[in-house]
Amino acid sequence: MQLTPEERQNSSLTPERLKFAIDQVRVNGYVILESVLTPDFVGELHETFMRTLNEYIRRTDSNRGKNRYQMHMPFMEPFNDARIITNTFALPILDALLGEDCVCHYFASDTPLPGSEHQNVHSDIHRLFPGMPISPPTFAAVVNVPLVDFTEENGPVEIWPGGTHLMPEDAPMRELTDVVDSKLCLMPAGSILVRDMRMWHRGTPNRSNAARPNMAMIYARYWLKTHYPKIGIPQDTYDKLSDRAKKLFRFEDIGGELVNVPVS
Ligand SMILES: O=C(O)CCC(=O)C(=O)O
Repeated sequence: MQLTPEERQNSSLTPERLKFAIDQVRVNGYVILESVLTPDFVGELHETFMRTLNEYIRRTDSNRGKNRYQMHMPFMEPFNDARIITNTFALPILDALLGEDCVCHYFASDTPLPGSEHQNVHSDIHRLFPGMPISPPTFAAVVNVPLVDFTEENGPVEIWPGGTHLMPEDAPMRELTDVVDSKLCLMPAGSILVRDMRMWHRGTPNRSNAARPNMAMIYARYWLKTHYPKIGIPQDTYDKLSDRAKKLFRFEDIGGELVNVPVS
C-alpha cells in the first residue's frame, strides 16, 4: 500500500485503509506499507547497521546459508527508535491481529551478501496444534524493514501468500512451492512488511555488489513461547521508553546487556 499525503500528515492510516491492511494479512498473509520511513532516517539506520554488521561478520561465520547473516540488533538508537518499535502505521495492524497486550520478543536482522544463494522455503514457527487440522488466526507476525531498496538483483524475500500462513496439515511444502505462485517482495528502503509468521518464504540470491539488510522483529500474542534469547535492554534504556514500548518489551531481559554494539 502507498500512504496517501493525508495519512503521512496524520502519521496513521485512515480507519477504512487500516481495516484493508488488516484484512490483507488475514487473507493473504501479509501487507506492505511502502516508504513509511523518511530517507534521512533510513540513511542513519543503514549507516549504523552496516557498521554493526561488518563488526559482527569479522567474528562470526555465515549462519543462514552461504554469505547470509542473521544478527540480533542491539536495543539502542537508532534501531529502537519509536518510528521502528511503535510505528504508528504498523502498530494498529499488529494490535488488531495480536491484541493490544501483544509483545515484541525478537529484535534482529537478515542480510544476504553478494554471492548468497536460495534458502530452503520455510515457515518461521511451528504449528500451535500439531496433528490437528486447525488453523488459528494470526498469533505472531514478523515486521521487516528493508534498509535498502529490495530489487530483483539484490536478494529480495520471496513469499507464498494467499494461504500458506494457515499451515494446512501435512501440506508438502517442497512439492507445493514448485507449483504454487510466489511473489518477490520488491519494495523501497524504509517500507514496512507485516507478515504472518507462519507464511512460507525464503531468502533469494543477492546478485548485486552490496549487502541487502532487512530488520526483522517479531510481535506476538503475549502468551507465545519461543526459543529466541530474550532481548537485552539496559535499565536506563527501558526507563526512557514510552509506556506502550515498555508494555511491548515487558517480558524481555530488562536490565540486561546490549548485544552486538557497533564500534564507532
Ligand atoms: O532474506 C531475508 O530477509 C529473510 C531470510 C529468512 O527468511 C531467514 O533467514 O530465515
